Amino acid sequence: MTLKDLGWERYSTDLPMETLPLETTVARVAVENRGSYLLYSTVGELEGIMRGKFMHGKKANSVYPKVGDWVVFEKLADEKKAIITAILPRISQLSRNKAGEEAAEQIIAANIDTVFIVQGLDGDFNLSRLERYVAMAQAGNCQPIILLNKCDLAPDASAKLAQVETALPGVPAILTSATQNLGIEQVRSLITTGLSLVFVGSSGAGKSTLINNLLGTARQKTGATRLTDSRGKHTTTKRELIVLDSGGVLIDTPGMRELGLWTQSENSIRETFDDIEALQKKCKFNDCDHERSQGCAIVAAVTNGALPQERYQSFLKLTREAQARQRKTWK
Ligand SMILES: Nc1nc2c(ncn2[C@@H]2O[C@H](COP(=O)(O)OP(=O)(O)OP(=O)(O)O)[C@@H](O)[C@H]2O)c(=O)[nH]1
Ligand SMILES: [Mg+2]
Ligand SMILES: [Zn+2]
Repeated sequence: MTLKDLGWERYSTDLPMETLPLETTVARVAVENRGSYLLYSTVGELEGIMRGKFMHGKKANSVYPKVGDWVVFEKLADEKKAIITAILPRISQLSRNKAGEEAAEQIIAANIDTVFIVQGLDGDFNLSRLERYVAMAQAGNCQPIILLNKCDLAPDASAKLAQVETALPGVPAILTSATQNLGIEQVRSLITTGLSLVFVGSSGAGKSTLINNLLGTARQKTGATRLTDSRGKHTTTKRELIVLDSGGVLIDTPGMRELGLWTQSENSIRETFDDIEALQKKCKFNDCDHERSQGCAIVAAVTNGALPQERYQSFLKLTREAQARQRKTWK
């Protein structure tokens, strides 16, 4: 595998020339294991470890290498081992709030171009959850694309697609069936050499099945969902970077139990709701709460039917969440 296959060309064009390390010393993090990392490099697979002194003391999660990171290494003689000496700057990342911890950023994958947000058109379908994932992708500078999977199980698949397109204008959405091979060519056409794409969504949505279909082999383990509530059994247990023969880098992830929205600012929410953002400028007061304040243009739009009530509620919910998160960060 070449560095180009791994996405190096695409990544490194954004870095200043004088800061570029030698290509023979860079690798991409493919898997994070306990205490070490599987690295892909021009010399093949390596087991990367951090310097001892680095591992002392408690550090923020984001200072450690993440799947998708580009790192600089020093190979140890006669071994498939290497010391990771630096993590190159992340140009984008997909992050969320770590479950149970206050305002702790957890990076799911680094240097990502596209986030495939996978939702099953069985019991998994949920518009406001989709909106959160979209906000999460945009917050990290990644392009979100929605894959409504298991369309073979949903007689109302095109109605659901229309709902998504209305709720999230500007975000591409595709109907797929990983098992019946529907929509797969459309997905494949989005994957080109050097591009890095991560699959996220609930357990059982079909992320690994989609990846296997794109690979043409059953590389990733998949697992049946419960009939009662369509929930998966957390079959995929670690994040893993996979290089397609036809070009492109895919990252499979375990289903998310809890989706924390990570935003340092509310900018990503503004992007997701840019129609509401435009309305906001017409509110009478600058500090309008968009609920009870007088002369609120958003409330007016809901009242006269220009803005769907559901979309307004999602906006309020996301805004409140982001505000609460910010208060926590500042404490
Ligand atoms: N009918 C139907 N079943 C599907 C489709 N895609 C996946 N499945 C099934 O859904 C179940 C879960 O698929 P997985 O690919 O393991 O789901 P996952 O998102 O990777 O789940 P985790 O690894 O647990 O996060 C499996 O039994 C698949 O065969 C589809 O398009 N249609
Ligand atoms: Mg899986
Ligand atoms: Zn207002």
